[in-house]
Amino acid sequence: MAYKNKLIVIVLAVALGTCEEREGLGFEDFWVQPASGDITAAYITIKNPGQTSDTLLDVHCDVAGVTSIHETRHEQGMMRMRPLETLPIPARSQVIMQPGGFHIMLEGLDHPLQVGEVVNLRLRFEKMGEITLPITVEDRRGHEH
Ligand SMILES: [Cu+2]
Repeated sequence: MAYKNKLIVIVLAVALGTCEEREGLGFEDFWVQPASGDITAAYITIKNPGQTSDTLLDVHCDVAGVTSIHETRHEQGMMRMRPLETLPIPARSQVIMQPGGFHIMLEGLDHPLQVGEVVNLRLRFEKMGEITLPITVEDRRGHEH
C-alpha cells in the first residue's frame, strides 16, 4: 500500500512539472548595451514552450525615463526603428531580440551605463503577468553582425 502511494505522488509531480512548463515563459540571454549618452537598448530571448500564446504589453526600466518595445527594419536600404504597441509571443516558439531586430529601447537614462552594471527591467505580459529581470550591461558590439 505504501509503495502504491509513492507511485501516485511521483506521477502527480511529473504532471505538475509539465503543466508549469506549458503555461510559463522562459527568459534567456538578456543584456543591455553600454551607453555613454542617455539612450541604449536591452535584448532578451523570450521562450514560450507552451500551447498558449502570450503578449508582451508593457516594459519599464528603473534607470530610463522612457522604456518601449522597438523593432528595427530595413526599409528602402535604410535601417529604421519603430515603436511597437505590443510584442506577440506565439505558442511553441521563441522571440529573439537582437541588434538589428526587436529590442527594448531605453531613453532618458538617468546616468551613463557601464559594463558590469545591473539594471532592473520589468515586463508585463497579458497572461503571465509581471516579471522583473536584473539585466547586466555587456559590451557585445563585436557580435552585432
Ligand atoms: Cu530602438
